[in-house]
Amino acid sequence: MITLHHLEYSQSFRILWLLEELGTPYELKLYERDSKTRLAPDDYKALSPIGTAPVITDENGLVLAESNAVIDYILDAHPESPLRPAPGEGTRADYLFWFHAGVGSVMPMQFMNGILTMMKARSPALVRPIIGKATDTVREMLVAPRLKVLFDKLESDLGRNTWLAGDQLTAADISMCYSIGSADAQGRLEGRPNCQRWMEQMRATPSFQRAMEKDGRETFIFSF
Ligand SMILES: N[C@@H](CCC(=O)N[C@@H](CS)C(=O)NCC(=O)O)C(=O)O
Repeated sequence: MITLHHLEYSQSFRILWLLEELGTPYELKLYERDSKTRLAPDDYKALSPIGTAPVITDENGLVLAESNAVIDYILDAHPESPLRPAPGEGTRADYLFWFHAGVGSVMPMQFMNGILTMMKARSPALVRPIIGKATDTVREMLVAPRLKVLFDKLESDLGRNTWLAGDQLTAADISMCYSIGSADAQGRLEGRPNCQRWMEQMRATPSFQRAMEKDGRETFIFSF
């Protein structure tokens, strides 16, 4: 049986939601972030070579990290699941785009945005105005425009689709939940009613609600 190692306020929430949506048996181990660094604790870091959440393990020696690798691995054992549209299905292109853009484009830009925020906040007071100017320039030049076009496309796609790939929840939605949730927490969904509707749909989904109960926190999003 698969064990999900779930770090609080982290991207491993995706896997918790996926497992609840599939209704498959699994074991859950919860980990708290280090109170000082806010990183994963040492016992979490020891689980996999890259030390990040999510990680799944099993009794046969499986150790797998990277959200979308974990999602695909779990779905390989559930070929009947509608969560992954098959090649040739009309929703396949939208599915592939959002499944990959979430971790390949949206998350890295959001992470960069968070790092720039931290750089400014953690600079010594004396140089903060200078560091802040540099981080604001980089944010405006590189990060904000990329995030804007991605969330503009998201808003447009959700104008023609109920979920990210058609009328049914897919693993693209589950993979993107962390990015859309983070964007919501940062106010980036203001003026984007379709994205807000997606958030409401997600919150109303029974498997999402069960995952939140098991997570046990008010939010699954990390704030920098
Ligand atoms: N691309 C990776 C990113 C994983 C990642 O950065 N996870 C964060 C949680 S949001 C983490 O483990 N942070 C704690 C740490 O780095 O110690 C994935 O999708 O699995």
